[in-house]
Amino acid sequence: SAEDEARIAEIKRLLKAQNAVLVAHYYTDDAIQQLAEQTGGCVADSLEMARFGARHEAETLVVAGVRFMGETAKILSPEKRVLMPTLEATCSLDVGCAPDEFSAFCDAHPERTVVVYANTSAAVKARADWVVTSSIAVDVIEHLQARGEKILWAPDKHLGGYIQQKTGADMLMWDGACIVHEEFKARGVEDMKRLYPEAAVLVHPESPASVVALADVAGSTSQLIKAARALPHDTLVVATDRGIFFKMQQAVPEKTLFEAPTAGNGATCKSCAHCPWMAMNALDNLAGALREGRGEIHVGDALREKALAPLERMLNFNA
Ligand code: CIZ
Ligand code: SF4
Repeated sequence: SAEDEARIAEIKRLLKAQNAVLVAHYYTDDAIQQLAEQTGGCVADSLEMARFGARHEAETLVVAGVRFMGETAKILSPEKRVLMPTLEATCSLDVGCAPDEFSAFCDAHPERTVVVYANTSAAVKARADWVVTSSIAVDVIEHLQARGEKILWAPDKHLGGYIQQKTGADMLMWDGACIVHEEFKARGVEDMKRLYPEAAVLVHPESPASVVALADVAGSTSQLIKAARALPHDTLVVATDRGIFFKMQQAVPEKTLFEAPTAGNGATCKSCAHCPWMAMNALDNLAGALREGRGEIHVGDALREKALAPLERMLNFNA
């Protein structure tokens, strides 16, 4: 619309004027992903967002995603101003892992190496030995297991179960889940396989084990996009937030992509496989953040230092 065009022009102008760069997650709206691409920013998973933001020379990072992504950017780049379109965009994994309870859980198991998913608050990261994203979680746990370490894992039980199954590591699990991926249903995916027997099934491991079991490829968002390219299949059924279709379709313009069903009857539900918090990022609040300096992320020095160590361990890890 004309209104969107005006917003886009305004954002481009403000990014330049403020020496700012837009760092967007795959699950944000197409318009935001496109804008990030057009303005020299990045569209990525949380690991690459963190790397990109830390390396970039801009004075301001505008992080379109959910809260923990903005916090991670600030922890890695304290000298930069980090803005988010809205500070209300959280994550069910973060919400379900309160720092006090988590800390008590860690205290009860002092012999275990604490590994937390990136989808957590700075306070939870501060209590961890390692932070991982889904892109490198399996590699890191494999490495720790080879050193004979026992793991305390939080917060996603589905991702944790998947890693445990892949690595055989001894993992004590926090009971958290992603409300988006948890809704994928094995029965619905089986129906899709019957309808499209030639299709490959791609699944993010935040999904239930019964769905991951049906996958031709299970992996992080960036791994799924790579797989879409590498697989010989022309039809793909994809179980992750539908925001990924923007970049995935760009990667394989000739292929047909289907959303994996979130209902058991094989019907796709257009509004289900989409994170309500990612969806809070819009052109309007993005422009507002830049115009008014709203949505700035602050992390106190003491907390920042504690959360930085396990994050740096992740960024320096080479499988
Ligand atoms: O589900 C999420 O929030 C993901 C996949 C985050 C990430 O690692 O990019
Ligand atoms: Fe959190 Fe799930 Fe949303 Fe990702 S998709 S931000 S894991 S609620």
